[in-house]
Amino acid sequence: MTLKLYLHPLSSYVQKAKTGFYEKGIEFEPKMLDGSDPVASEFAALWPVGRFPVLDDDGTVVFEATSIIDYLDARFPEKRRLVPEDPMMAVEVRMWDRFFDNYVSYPQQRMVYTAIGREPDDGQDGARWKAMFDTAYALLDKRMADRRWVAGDFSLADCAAAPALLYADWTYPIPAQFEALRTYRARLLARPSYARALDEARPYRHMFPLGAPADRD
Ligand SMILES: N[C@@H](CCC(=O)N[C@@H](CS)C(=O)NCC(=O)O)C(=O)O
Repeated sequence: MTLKLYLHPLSSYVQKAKTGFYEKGIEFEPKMLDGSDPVASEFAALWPVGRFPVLDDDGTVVFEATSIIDYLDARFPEKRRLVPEDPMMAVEVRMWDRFFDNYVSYPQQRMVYTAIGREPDDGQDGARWKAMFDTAYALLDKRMADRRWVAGDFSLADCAAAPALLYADWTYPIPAQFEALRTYRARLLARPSYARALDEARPYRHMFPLGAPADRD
């Protein structure tokens, strides 16, 4: 097998990329990043930025979860695409992919990094990040009122949405009034591709710095 994916199962961006692999039924060799060698040193040499997931396809290195899914579309044209061929539809999918990364996963990651002391505490209990969540939740609830997936058929954008909404809700619960958004989140968690990535993270849940719920998800 030539496709090696550097990962940790708890990582939201890893779960996003894995969802792409599982949707398409493409196998990969997991390279577990748990701090131990030789994988840790191998990864540091491959991608000094140190963020994962990173794909190594026999020497072709692909970083960023979005780009990994884009790469799978290009490399395996016989599989179902996760970014549609239609250019206008592709714009919509990419736009919503960016939305989940920038306006849901971003504040979520800031709150985790603050909790583990990697980023400074704002002294206001993350008010800035919570305000971002409030805006994103309200907007997404409207968007999902009459949709099954966020942009056409299940796509790259839904691969981004699944882990983003999993962790966002653990970090700053989606209010009950946002029924359409909560239903969408449940639908994402039940999608077999994402459910598999989520199951693979189960043994590591206790490591989630803000505390994972014991009774759901
Ligand atoms: N923009 C990157 C973000 C990747 C990212 O932030 N990964 C986190 C795990 S979810 C990570 O590598 N954290 C380790 C670190 O920052 O040292 C992507 O879309 O793949």
